[in-house]
Amino acid sequence: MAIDYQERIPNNVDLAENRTLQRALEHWQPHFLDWWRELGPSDFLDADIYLRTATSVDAKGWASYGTVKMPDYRWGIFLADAIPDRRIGFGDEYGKPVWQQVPGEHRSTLRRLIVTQGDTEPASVEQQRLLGHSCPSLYDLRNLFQVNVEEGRHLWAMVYLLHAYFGRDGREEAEELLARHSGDRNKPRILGTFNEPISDWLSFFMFTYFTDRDGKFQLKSLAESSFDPLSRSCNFMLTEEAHHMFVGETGIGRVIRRTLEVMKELGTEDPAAIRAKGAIDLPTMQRYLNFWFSSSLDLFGAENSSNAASYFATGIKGRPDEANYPDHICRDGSFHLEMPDGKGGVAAEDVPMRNAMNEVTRTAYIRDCEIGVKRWSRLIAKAGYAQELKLPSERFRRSIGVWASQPIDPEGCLIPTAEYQAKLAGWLPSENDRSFIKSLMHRVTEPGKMAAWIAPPERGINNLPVEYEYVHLH
Ligand code: BYC
Ligand code: FE
Ligand code: FE
Repeated sequence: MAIDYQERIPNNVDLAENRTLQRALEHWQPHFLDWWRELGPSDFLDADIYLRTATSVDAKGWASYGTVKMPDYRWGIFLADAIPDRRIGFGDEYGKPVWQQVPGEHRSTLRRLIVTQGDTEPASVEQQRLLGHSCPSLYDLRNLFQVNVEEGRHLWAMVYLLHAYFGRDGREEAEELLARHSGDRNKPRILGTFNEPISDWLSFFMFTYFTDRDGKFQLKSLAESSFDPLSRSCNFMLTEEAHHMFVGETGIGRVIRRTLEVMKELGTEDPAAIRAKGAIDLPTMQRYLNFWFSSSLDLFGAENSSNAASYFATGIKGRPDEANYPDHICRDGSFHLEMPDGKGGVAAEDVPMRNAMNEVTRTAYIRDCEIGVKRWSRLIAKAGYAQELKLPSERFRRSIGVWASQPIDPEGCLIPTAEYQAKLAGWLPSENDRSFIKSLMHRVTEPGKMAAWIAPPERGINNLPVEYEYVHLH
C-alpha cells in the first residue's frame, strides 16, 4: 500500500480507519518531537539537509531524496507488505498461520522484546547528538542526520506496535521510551552499549559498523517472528539499516585511506609521526575496534539462554535467515559450547540447540563483521604495509554470558588475572588516545572539503558529486 503523506502521521497501515489508535499516536507525537528537540541532534534545527524519505515500502523505489529541515522530517509508520498466507517458520507451532494479534500467553514476552528493540533506537540518537558540531565534512554531516532521523523512525515503528497491540501497558511503555536516556544514572537505556558515550567520529563509525550490525541481526531474528505485524515492521526497518552500516564501513575505510597516504608521504609507520600529521595511526583504530566490537557482542545475550530457547519454541523470535537452516524445529539437536572450567582452562558442554540460539546469531554476526575488516586489511596490504586490523576473540572483554569478567586477551587466551588487569587498558582506547582523537574533531563545512584525518568518499549521495552542499547551514 502507498504511504499517505497527507496524514499528520504518514502511514501505510490505514491509521485513519482506527480513530482511537490514531488519537493515541497523535497524543504521543508531540512528546516525540519535544524529545527530538531536547535530545536529538543539538542545533541544526534550521539547516536544510539532503535527506531520503520513504515513499513506498517496495524494494525498488522506496526512497525519495529532497531538502528537508530535520524537525519537518515526516516520521511515520511503515510496514513491509503482508505475505499472503504466511506461516510460522520455526519452533513448536511450525506451519500454523502467523498471528495477527498477540496471543495472551506471549503478551509480556513480546512486549519486553519490542520495548528492548525500541529502546535502542532513541538511545543511539542521544548518543550521537553532539557529533554534528565536529563533522569532518558536509557529506558526513548529512549521513549522520540521515542515520538519526531513521533511528527516530525505528522508534516510531516499535511505538506503533505498542500502541496498536498492547493497550494501556503499551502506551505506558511508549512514554517510558522517551523517559529513559542514554547514560542517565537513574534511568539508563536498557542495553549496555547504548549507554556508552559516542563523543567522536571514529567511535561513530565503529558504532555504525558494529552496533548497527547487531541491529541488522536482531531485526532479522524478529522479522522471522510469528507475530506478523512485528515481522513486517522489522522487514522494512532492515531496508534502512543497510545505509547505517555503509556509513560505518566506508567511514572507517576512508580513515584508513588517509592514514595510509600519510604513512606513504612520511615514509614511516610511527604512530607519533602519523599523529603529528593529524591522521589516526592504525593501532589506535584497533583499540577503538576492540572496544566497540566486544561491547556489541554482549548485545546478543548469554550463550546458554533459557529465554532464547523459549523465544524459539514459542515462535516469538527466530534465527536470522531462518529459511537457510535445514531444521526449523530443533527439538533434539545440541550445540557444543565451550566455557571456562573455573580452573584457568576451557571446558565444553553440549547444551540443547534451542538454548544456544543467541550464540548461533552471534556467530552469524561475527562472520558478517569479518567481511569489512578483511576489506580494510586488504587496503593496508595493498599499500605495502604488514600491519592489519582484526577482530579480537569473541571471548575478549565480555560482560554478558559464560566469558563475562574472564581474564582473556584479544587472542582469546585465558591469562593470569594480574596480567590481564595490567594489559587491558592497553587493548582499549586510552585517555591519551581519546584526547588525541578529540583534538582532531573540528567542524569542516566547506562543500567538498574533508578534515585532515579522513579521505573523501568515492562518490556522493544519490549520484550527486562529493562537492554537493549536502547540508545548507544558515
Ligand atoms: N546489556 O537470557 P539472556 C539496534 C540481559 S540493536 C544489558 O541471554 P536474552 C540498533 C537480558 O535482557 C538491536 N543487559 O537474554 C543499533 C536478560 O535480562 P533479564 C536491539 C543484557 O533475552 C544501533 C539477562 O541479561 N534489539 O537495533 O536471551 C543503533 C539474561 O540474558 C545484555 C534487540 O536487542 C546487554 N548487552 O537476550 C540503533 C532485540 N544482554 O530478562 C539501533 C530484542 C543481555 O534476565 N532483545 N542482557 O532481566 C532481545 O532479543 C534480547 O533481549 C537480547 C538478550 C538478545 C538483548
Ligand atoms: Fe534502528
Ligand atoms: Fe541503524
